[in-house]
Parts: sequence; structure tokens; C-alpha cells
Amino acid sequence: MKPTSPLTVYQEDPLNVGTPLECLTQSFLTPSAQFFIRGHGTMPLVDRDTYRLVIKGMVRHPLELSMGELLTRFPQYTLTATLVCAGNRRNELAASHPLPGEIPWGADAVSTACWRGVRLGDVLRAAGVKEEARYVAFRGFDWACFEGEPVHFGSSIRLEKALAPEVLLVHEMNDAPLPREHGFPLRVLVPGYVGVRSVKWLQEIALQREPSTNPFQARDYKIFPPSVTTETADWEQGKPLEEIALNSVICAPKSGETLQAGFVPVRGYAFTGGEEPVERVELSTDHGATWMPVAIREKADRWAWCFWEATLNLPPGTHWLLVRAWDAAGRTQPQDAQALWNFKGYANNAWHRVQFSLV
Ligand SMILES: Nc1nc2c(c(=O)[nH]1)N[C@H]1C(S)=C(S)[C@@H](COP(=O)(O)O)O[C@H]1N2
Ligand SMILES: [Mo]
Repeated sequence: MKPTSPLTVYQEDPLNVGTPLECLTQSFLTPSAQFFIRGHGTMPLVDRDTYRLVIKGMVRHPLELSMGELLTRFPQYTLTATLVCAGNRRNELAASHPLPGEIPWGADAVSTACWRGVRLGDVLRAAGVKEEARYVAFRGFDWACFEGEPVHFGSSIRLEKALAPEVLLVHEMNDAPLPREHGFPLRVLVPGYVGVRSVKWLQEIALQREPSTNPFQARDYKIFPPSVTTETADWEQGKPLEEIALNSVICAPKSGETLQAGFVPVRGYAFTGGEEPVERVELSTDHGATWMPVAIREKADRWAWCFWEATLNLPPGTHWLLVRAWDAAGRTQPQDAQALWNFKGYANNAWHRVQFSLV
């Protein structure tokens, strides 16, 4: 086994760490110690014994549940799911127009784990959701700073998604208690949605008529057209990021690498948060004029990524390699990152390109 590369630390406080591409394709489940970390504020140290999960708002029976009650009252489920930050592949967007103040993630803000916990829907049904509730808001224990003001991190999802069977409150990651940096003792897991909705260090769940007013929901993690800037943005008009777009990435070779000419192993990942699974992954060595399908090597649950690989026979010289995926409904990825540019640098799923040299 090759020694694992050190992780990429983008920021120490709050801690923001990417998983190097060569680690990502080493194992289908990312070891917890190598799982990317995205934090916006403090890293709480929550006492599991005194922990109480609060469920309030538009419910008939507000609840306060200890970990023991939560795990004995509700059946537990295990699910393999990929978590991806909306800022994954931001650095390619920044290449066409700078994105000051945003973490310049490569294709390294993504990882996959096996999660265990209870269904959010079961907990909500026990609390008795009132007719008028439309949104489920989550609040973390962590404190972040938003435009100079201290706020708890928070987010919300529509009630319909919250009741879906895949949405869990998880206490285990890869067969061990959640590590502190991933939300100990309990976090939300919203498979198929951008990572920001999977709130860590979960303190409180509120049922409400409107989306969360937390700035991380109302003033962040929304998508705008390329013409909108920080100065002109009307946050009411932005679309909150939800479902993860179809995406695929080349992990090897890496951009800028020099390798031996001849048979070159190529591999990477692909995923989608959509209804239809990834069905086809294609490579191009001629800037997108022609494409060849590659083998999808590993594919698990509907909510997890798949790994693909190929071996290309290539002569010495400089090469460009492109990848794109298709889902079972015949949808594919957009060609250019430039057309997707948005001033927060979210949701880049353009064809992924790497340039490398063969000698
Ligand atoms: N409480 C809390 N939850 C959070 C965050 C946070 O900063 N605080 N970051 C969110 C974002 S943007 C992402 S991408 C995922 C990252 O999860 P991870 O750090 O376990 O990889 O957590 C989400 N949940
Ligand atoms: Mo994120």
C-alpha cells in the first residue's frame, strides 16, 4: 500500500481540509481520517451524556431526546453516501474570474462514508408535524461569524425531502462514533443534496412555514447567474442550492504530472444527486471532438459516487484529457466552467480537464 498523502489544509481556523485526489480513489469508502472537512466556525466539543436533541416549532409534541432515547426509540439504518461541498471544483471557476474570500477547493471537497443513524422522518412523525409546516430547519452547536456577527451555523430543507427515507440523523461514520470534526455526537445527513444541508453538531430541529432565516441559508449557498456580482446580488432572488448536479472528475493523472508514455492508467469518480444514476462515463483526448466510454468499476448505493477507470495508450508529448458523465435519463454535464461562473463559486460540474506530459 502506498503511503497516504497528507491532507490539503486550506484553513486552520475554521478548519477546512481537502482530500488529495490520489487518496480519493484509493478506497470506495474514504477513511474518516482522510474525509474532507468543511467548517464555518468553532469546533464544538459536545458531551454525549448530557446531550439533548430539541425538536420544536410546528409540532404537536415538542421533544427533547437524549442519545440513548433517540437510538432506542427509533430503528437504525445504515447507508453509504457521498458528501460533497457546493464549493467543490471552485478553483476552475476562479480561473476565469477571481472569487476573493472563498476557499479555492479543487475536486477535493468530496468523500464517501458508511453512515448509521435514525430516519429524520421517524423522529418528525413522533413529534407530530403540523399541517402548516413546510420546512425543517437545523441548528448546530458551532458559532460562526457572519458579517461580523456571531451566529450558530444553520440550514433548512423542504419538509418533503426531510421525510424521505434516505435522510438520517447519524451518530456513526465508517462503523465508529462520528469524529468530532464531522459533527459528534449527531449530525444530519441529507444524501443527494449539497453538503451544507447536512448540519453537524446538531442542536435543534425546528418545523416552520418558511426556510431558515439563518444567514448560511438565507445569505449564502444560493446560486445566481454569471451576471450577478457581490455588489448587485439580491439574496431573495438566489436559488438555494439543493440537489447535487451530475459530475465527474479525473483523479489520475493529476494536472501537471509527468508520466511514462505508453499505457497510462486513468481513474476518477462520478456522482449525481439526481433521480437517475450515473450510467456512462466518457473520456476525450481531442478536446471534446470524440469521446470513448470507460468502465465503471465500482458502484454502490444510489447515494454514493462511482469509481471509473481506463488504460490509455498514449505517445510522448503534452496531453489534455477530458471527462464527462451521463445519467440514465440521458442528461450530461455542461462543457464550460465559464458559463457556470457565479460570484460564490458554487456547483461547478463542467467537463473536468487535466493536462499532463508523457516522456
Ligand atoms: N454545524 C455545521 N454543520 C455543517 C457545516 C458547518 O460549518 N457547521 N458545514 C457544512 C458544509 S458547507 C459541508 S460541505 C459539510 C461538510 O461536512 P464534513 O466537514 O463532515 O466533510 O458540513 C456542513 N455542515
Ligand atoms: Mo459545503
